[in-house]
Amino acid sequence: MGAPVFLPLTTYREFSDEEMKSRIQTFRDEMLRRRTVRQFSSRPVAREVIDDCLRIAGTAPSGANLQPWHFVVVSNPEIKRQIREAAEKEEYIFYHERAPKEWLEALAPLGTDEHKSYLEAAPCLIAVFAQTYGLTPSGQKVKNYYVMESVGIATGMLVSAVHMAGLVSLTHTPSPMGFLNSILGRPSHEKAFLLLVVGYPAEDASVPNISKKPLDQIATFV
Ligand code: IYR
Repeated sequence: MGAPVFLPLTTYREFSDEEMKSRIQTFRDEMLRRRTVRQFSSRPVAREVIDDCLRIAGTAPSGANLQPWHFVVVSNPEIKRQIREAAEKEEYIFYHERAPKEWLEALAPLGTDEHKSYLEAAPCLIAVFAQTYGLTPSGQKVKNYYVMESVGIATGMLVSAVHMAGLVSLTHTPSPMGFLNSILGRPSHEKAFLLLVVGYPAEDASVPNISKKPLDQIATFV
């Protein structure tokens, strides 16, 4: 077991009260503009931008810093087609058989159904995988900790990064998502966590008329 190595914290920056308020207000204004979008333009996205979004996601805190995630970026039209076909098959069963009435009622304001044309229309799909355990270069298993929490945080940072880049995204969770392992050739110890659809919005994109809860409904100060 290696002894811990500590370095001075040189990256921290303190801001004046004014600066702090203005910076967080600016960030809040940016984030308030974020909407989940379901109509995408086919306009391609710059590879360097996606790379940087993934680098940002990769800075997320994780259990024991084991970074139990893997991202597969799909731009190949044939692979997108296969993903759409498999997702629509699962979603058909979800909407017609699996989903309880209560769930369908909760989804009604979003207007979703089993048709997922955006999986082919959008230029970029990022499949996020959670590594239930890690593997050393020699193939030994390494236990991971707080995997879902870690991957959830990284995915949140990815969604924010994509938005800050000026792109839109859709957090898509076909259920079950096992088909992503076979189509994308990922090992069975990686569990598909979410499919992030990324691109530019279609010119006529529209979003559901929904809102976020105000602060007093999401936080308590004691
Ligand atoms: N996975 C389905 C259903 C769905 C479920 C939830 I919870 C949503 O917030 C949105 C959709 C689909 O993608 O249509």
